[in-house]
Amino acid sequence: MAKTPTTPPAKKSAQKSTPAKAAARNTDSGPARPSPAPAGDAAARRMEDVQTTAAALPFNANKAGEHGAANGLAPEVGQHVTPPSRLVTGSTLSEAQTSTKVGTQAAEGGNPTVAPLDRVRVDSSGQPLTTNQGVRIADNQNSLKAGTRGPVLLEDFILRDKLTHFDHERIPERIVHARGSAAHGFFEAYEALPELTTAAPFKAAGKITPVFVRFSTVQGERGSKDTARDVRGFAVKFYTDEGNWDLVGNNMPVFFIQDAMKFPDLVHAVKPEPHHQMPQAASAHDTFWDFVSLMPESTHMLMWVMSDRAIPRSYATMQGFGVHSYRMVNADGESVFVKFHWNPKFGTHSLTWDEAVKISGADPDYHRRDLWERIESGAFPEWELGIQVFTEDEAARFSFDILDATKIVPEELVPVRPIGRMVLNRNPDNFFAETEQVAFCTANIIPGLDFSNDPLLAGRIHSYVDTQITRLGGPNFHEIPINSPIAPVHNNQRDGMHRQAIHRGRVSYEPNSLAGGCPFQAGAAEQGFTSVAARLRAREDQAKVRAKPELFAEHYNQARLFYESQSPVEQNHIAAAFRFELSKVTVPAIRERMLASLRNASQDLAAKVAAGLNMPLPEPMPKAIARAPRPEVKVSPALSLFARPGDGSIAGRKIVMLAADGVVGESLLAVHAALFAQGAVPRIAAPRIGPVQTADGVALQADVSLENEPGFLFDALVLPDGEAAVNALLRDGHTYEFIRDQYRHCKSILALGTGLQLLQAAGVGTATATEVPDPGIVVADDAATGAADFIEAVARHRHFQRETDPPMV
Ligand code: HDE
Repeated sequence: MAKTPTTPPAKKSAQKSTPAKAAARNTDSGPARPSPAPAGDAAARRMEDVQTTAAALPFNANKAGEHGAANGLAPEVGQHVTPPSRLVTGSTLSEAQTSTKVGTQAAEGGNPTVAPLDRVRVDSSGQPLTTNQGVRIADNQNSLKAGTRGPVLLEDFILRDKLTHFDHERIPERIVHARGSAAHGFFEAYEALPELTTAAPFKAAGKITPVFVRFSTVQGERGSKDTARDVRGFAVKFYTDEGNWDLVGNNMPVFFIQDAMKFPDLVHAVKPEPHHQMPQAASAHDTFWDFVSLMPESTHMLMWVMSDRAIPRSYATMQGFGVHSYRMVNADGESVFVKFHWNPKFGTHSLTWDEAVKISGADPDYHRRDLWERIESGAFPEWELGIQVFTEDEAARFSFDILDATKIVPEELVPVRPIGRMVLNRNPDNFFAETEQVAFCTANIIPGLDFSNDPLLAGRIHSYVDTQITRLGGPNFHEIPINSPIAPVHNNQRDGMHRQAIHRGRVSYEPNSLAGGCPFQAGAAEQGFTSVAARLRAREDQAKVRAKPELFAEHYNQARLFYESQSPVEQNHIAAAFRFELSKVTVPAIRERMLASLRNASQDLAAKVAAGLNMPLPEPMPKAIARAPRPEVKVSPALSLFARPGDGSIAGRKIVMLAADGVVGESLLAVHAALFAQGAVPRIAAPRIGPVQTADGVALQADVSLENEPGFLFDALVLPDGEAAVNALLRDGHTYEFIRDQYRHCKSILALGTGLQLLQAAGVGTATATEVPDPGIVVADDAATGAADFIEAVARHRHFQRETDPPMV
């Protein structure tokens, strides 16, 4: 039986004892029985107190309970006692000496490596330059030479301090998700969830848990473009008061493969081809399509990746998903399965492909800049966390296997329950120290949560820790400030590269009696993590196997569900993306194989892609399952991007307003003010930056030029009033590109007064191809009416009514 903390019996009154004093001055051997310590002799006192502490733990009271299945359900608290003095657990009696370097003693039970990040933030205001040893540098311009024209001397430790550090400034980039951006924020629980889980963030309504969130692309290298067609990583580190919980998800709820065994193959296939290292950050090449066309389980994920989800407008306008089934566990040890969903407050919005391609040239940092600017301007990205909850028995009845990461649980089958919100409200101070060094890991979970047996998840639980050991240079990456938890850390792990914590005392093992049994195992009673003793459903004859469950062989039901749940516009974009990617493939047999597979998901899609590639439809690919189960849900409206338009605001939208000398300044500034008041970010663009001469004498400054910020970087366009300005803009080829790109990408355009001539000159009408008035084109003489209609148009994000394939403009 485990002991609760006790205090060893009080010592007998100290007597004068020279033998006790002498014995205590040796670090080996000792008397048969310690004599009572004389007063004021710390060494003797320590000897006596150590003996008292160790004697209070005469045998390992936990040992018997370690055996049998009951321990798996409720392990005991480790036995421990409180020593009579702190001398027992100290490393050295000399800790009584203090200095400005060593400080005083360790705070009792403390570990300052988990204190707020202020402990390592550096501010150099008012400070002179120094070397890494703190030596002030008198001259940071010149190396030390023998005379002004003489050789540089090896003794120049200042130069070598600087160059040596510089030479090692890079670390290996992540093998996948190398390109990313991150921010700090918080998670706030809507309500306590005691019936479902004891997990710390959900313990009380309004409870706040700090988070650090990193978004990323998967394929590209660290310096690659943000707007590649790709899955986006959506990794959330919750710094809970019971330890770090990392929910390492993506912006798509499924994955390409079902078993971790295939991950290196997938990544090798999608990364630039090994012989010539091309293409960068793109799946449109032979090896990717060769692999996925031989892996029909990836078809569902391919639908998502070929959809506009793969080219988000902003990190703030994409959903996030935990992907795997996880478990929530309540105080009675009862568990249910959960799927995690992040739904953006600003709605789900994407780019168009032509736009994404152009942006990648003009601003490869498009998403990074957007995240940074939203936070700096106070338009904080926000998501609602939702869960789908289902029991083991319900899961057993679904037409798909919930351990298969290529399957969703349709929201129409199990609704999403909102349980909290997450707000990102603080940019990092330093990209490298925080965004680059953050180490996410699916193994980081906390009491109240647990894994499912998803075979992909199992591989991840291993892989993330393993990768950090190389990337961050050893096993102590958890002590890097951005990775350290806010919860206390106490264990017997020691040493390794770059150790930060200085552990006090000589005990680094458990069980021990010399430190009173501390740190002791928490047991179930003290919120120790216990795994759900899930029933293993394997039959006896299956034993240890390398095999998949039968239902994993069903590959097309949900690929079809996704495609059929999209609006016609989205379906066209999916077909166009397949057409584009497969047209880049150089081996016709791969195209044919992919089309054969697509026929099993959707005849309509396969036919559109085949027509786009100018090739006949091949025979459908043979299926891996003889009789596919009937899906519960045939259409899921929740899967369309248009299902979540957001809060209807235009906050965070970037709007460009063209200007040139002779512009009517008053109307332009009136619209500017109206847009700014709605949280949008308007920018005035003229042929050159700087002052613009207005027709009405209003002071106006262009803060971007037509050359340095092309039009496709903006969510909407305003064309100004003023005859002379219009004529000047008509003489600048950039103007036509601004207007045509805005039009082609289905964005809103406002033409003020004579600005209408610019629209006409660019060949852009105010009606769509079907002659229906185009709601995205607002023509107005009056700035106030124009601004109001324009704001409404911008809030709709895009006006796909005008879209044609191929584009007319
Ligand atoms: Fe990852 N993944 N992954 N992954 N993953 C990494 O960890 C891995 C998978 C995801 O912003 C790596 O620190 C394996 C699914 C994100 O730092 C690595 C398997 C999902 C991030 C790794 C998967 C993800 C990573 C690379 C199959 C969505 C970026 C560097 C068994 C649910 C986190 C690193 C960040 C990063 C391995 C599959 C999401 C190598 C073996 C499925 C968001 O450890």
